[in-house]
Amino acid sequence: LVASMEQVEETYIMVKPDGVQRGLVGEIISRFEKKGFKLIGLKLFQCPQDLAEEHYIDLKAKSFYPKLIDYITSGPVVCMAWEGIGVVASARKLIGSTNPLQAEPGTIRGDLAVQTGRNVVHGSDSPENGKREIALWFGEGEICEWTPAQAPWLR
Ligand code: RTP
Repeated sequence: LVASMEQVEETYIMVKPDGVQRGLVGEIISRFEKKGFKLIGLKLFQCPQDLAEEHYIDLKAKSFYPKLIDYITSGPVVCMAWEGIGVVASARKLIGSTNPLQAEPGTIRGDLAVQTGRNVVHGSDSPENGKREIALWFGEGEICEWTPAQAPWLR
């Protein structure tokens, strides 16, 4: 009943350069897969400066902004689009607090990271931003709408 009141949404999840360098790509994808969300977009990508600036436009006035842009463009990222009921807020819960030292154990940041400036993963903070960010990071034809095969062995 609760689930039926929730909306099917899309969110943009990104393994940041530190997550790629540390070999955490599979682990991070796995958390969203196991939760039961549907992967609709996936690529390894070297982010150019202008895209990083556009993605973090809301943080432009922050003192850490230049360092943040350097970090995000420092090596390849893994871009993902995930679809599901309530996926935006749920993904943020799976990711954990921005500061990994405050993130709960069991969350991605709580289990795998230490520094705010190296917090391994990004997740959209609203359904509107989910749509905006997916459109920003993926080109036409890179999002794959698909229907999962029925799995009779699960019924
Ligand atoms: P995200 O969008 O990556 O999930 O992060 P968030 O909403 O939890 O945090 P936000 O405030 O939007 O910050 C975006 C990213 O900027 C870096 N950051 N560095 N004080 C700092 O040095 C600082 N604060 C934020 C982090 O990489 C954060 O995820």
